[in-house]
Amino acid sequence: MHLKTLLAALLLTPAVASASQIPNGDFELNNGTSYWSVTSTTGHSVISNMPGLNNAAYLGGFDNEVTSISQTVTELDYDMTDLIWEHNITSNEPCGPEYDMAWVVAHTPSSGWQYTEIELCNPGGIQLFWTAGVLPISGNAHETLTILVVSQTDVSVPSTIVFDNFETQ
Ligand SMILES: [Ca+2]
Ligand SMILES: [Ca+2]
Repeated sequence: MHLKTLLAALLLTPAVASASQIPNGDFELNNGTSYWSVTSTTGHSVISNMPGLNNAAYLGGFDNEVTSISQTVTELDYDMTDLIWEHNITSNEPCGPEYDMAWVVAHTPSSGWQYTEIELCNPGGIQLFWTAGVLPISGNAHETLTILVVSQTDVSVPSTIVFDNFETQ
């Protein structure tokens, strides 16, 4: 990832979210890595932890890269209807061919597996802005919520998607 891209995304990270029942959903606890499991096929650092800046999870950013972050919330404190988050895509791929992709996947006993698909592409301009994401998935208090976020890039023109502020509503 280019440093300029990294810094721009970090500086534009939205304000820290309110309390959530997803521990470290904003990646600010203990340098951002607590509670999350992270994988990267190129072995790059996924969760940023630059002192004084807002942490986030950087998926993609290299060719032929599969990045994942996952977390299991063992017991929800209260009922939920949606998993929500914010993301920021940096890409020079054209939209439509689905060269680079990301998925947000979640499971509760009430809803089973649910997912949403995000194409990593540039519809005609620079995309250094944050977008609200939502995955409808209901869960009841005391149930287990599993969250899995995955990106996959193809052989050229690496896209990046930055995630922050995972919460339930
Ligand atoms: Ca954050
Ligand atoms: Ca690509």
